Amino acid sequence: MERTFAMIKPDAVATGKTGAILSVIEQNGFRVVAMKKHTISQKEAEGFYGVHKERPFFGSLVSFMTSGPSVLLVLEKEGAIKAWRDLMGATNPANAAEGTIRKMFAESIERNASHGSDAPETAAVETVFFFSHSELL
Ligand code: 3AN
Repeated sequence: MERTFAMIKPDAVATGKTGAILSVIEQNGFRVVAMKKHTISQKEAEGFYGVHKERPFFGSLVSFMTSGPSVLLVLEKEGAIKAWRDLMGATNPANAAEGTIRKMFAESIERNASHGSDAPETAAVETVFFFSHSELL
């Protein structure tokens, strides 16, 4: 079994889509290992998205990600990292396939409803960024 780190981002939480997205997650065979609603701080957002700090959209991304609560998740399934990225769909919802979370729930490339780790190394780092050992048992 593999685990991945996922987020329901502030746009989707603010517009009342948390339950619908969790339902899609469970219907697709993921087990919710850990979950919490949390408003990401400026420091957390800058650290979490540190790889993007030179990108032109960095400031806007940080302000969006700190604009309200997100739902933080650890999901488990065989091949969870790729399976969750496939279920989210393309970063830009305009390019996302039918049936994907971003196609169904995202507003724009920035306000794109969800996040998922892109590799085992990032899943490990992102998970411990937000969850303590005892929350992952
Ligand atoms: P993904 O979330 O699909 O892995 P990344 O890692 O390239 O995509 O980007 C991280 C986040 O940065 C995206 N989820 C999105 O919110 C934001 N982002 C990416 N590209 C752009 C862009 N061109 N303009 C604005 N925001 C962007």
